[in-house]
Amino acid sequence: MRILHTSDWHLGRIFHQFSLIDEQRHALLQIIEAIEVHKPEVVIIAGDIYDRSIPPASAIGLFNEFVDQCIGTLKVPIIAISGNHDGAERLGFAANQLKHSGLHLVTSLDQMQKPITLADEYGDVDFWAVPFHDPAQVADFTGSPQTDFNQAHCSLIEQLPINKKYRNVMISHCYLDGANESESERPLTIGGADRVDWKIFKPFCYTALGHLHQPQYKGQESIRYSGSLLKYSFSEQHHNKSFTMVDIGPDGSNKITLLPLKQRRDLRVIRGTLEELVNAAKDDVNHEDFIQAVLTDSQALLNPMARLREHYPNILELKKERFETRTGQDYARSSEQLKRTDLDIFNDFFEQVHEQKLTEQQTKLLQKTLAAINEQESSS
Ligand SMILES: [Mn+2]
Repeated sequence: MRILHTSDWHLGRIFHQFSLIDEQRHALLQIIEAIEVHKPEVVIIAGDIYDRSIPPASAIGLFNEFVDQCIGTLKVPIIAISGNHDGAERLGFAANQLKHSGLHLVTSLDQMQKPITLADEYGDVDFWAVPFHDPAQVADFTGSPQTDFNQAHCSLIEQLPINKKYRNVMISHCYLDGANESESERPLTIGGADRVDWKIFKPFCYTALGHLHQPQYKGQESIRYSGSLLKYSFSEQHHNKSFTMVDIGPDGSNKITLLPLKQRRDLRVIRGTLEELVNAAKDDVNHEDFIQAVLTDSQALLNPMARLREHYPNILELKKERFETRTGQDYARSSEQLKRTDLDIFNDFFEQVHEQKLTEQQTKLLQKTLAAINEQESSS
């Protein structure tokens, strides 16, 4: 049984006010080409088909194009589950009817009680598709309280009528404990209660996961995230995006091949002074890429974004490194910080911008100025 496993398409994603729909179409065409070449028996989409619960018309149109090509033209069925970005009820529209034409949309816990069974020359393969769910939904469904995602996921899987005579494939949208995250995944909950133990997937001959955007496996090679369709944050600049081809043998063993996804325009971070970046840009053949520029200049700059945009028309974000250095330290909120005088605070600012302390003369001048302001404020 040959499977193509993909996930986290996020169709309709707007990235820094820029619609990625053309990049997404470019990537989906590569998947269609792979279906033509490799002739899988099923395509799995492990959640986050859309970026939002009410996707833009262009995103629905693009998914429609894919479904027409995959099921209509190439006659390959699709099994898809809802992810945390999808609106499950909307995505599940007409699911009971659509499955007869090969589009299996599993978006509710009721639906997942029955496997989707496909056969190859060695017999049946049962696909168990678990749509994204939170502990409260599972508690409602099972009638017993669920403290966290791990417990909820375990309870769901334990009560499935799995027949071990067949080969069983699991499809789920969840966060495996210890796996690598990126900045573009929306947290499922605050504080780590969203983590699921990979060991609950051990009984399955393959587990097709969605949610984390970096292609990776956890625990064993058959428990795997395909990764997202595109790079959806600058933290993913070094990811190699791909989708996964899995061949399941007669005994349930599997062979895994990663099929790379080429990005139409890459997404990357460049770093240096404005002059350095502008000079380097002249020889940059990939100037149409999506760019985040991190400027290391210490002095004020005139219109840096406009200057960079002359060379990089798709520059999306500009950061000034010198103003970023204290972030993450929760500096402003510390009680130490609250005790600091105006002079201390100005001194910090000056040091951060100029990399040197105020001279004695500057300090005196500043003290005088601050005193004058205070006096003015108290007398007014
Ligand atoms: Mn996602």
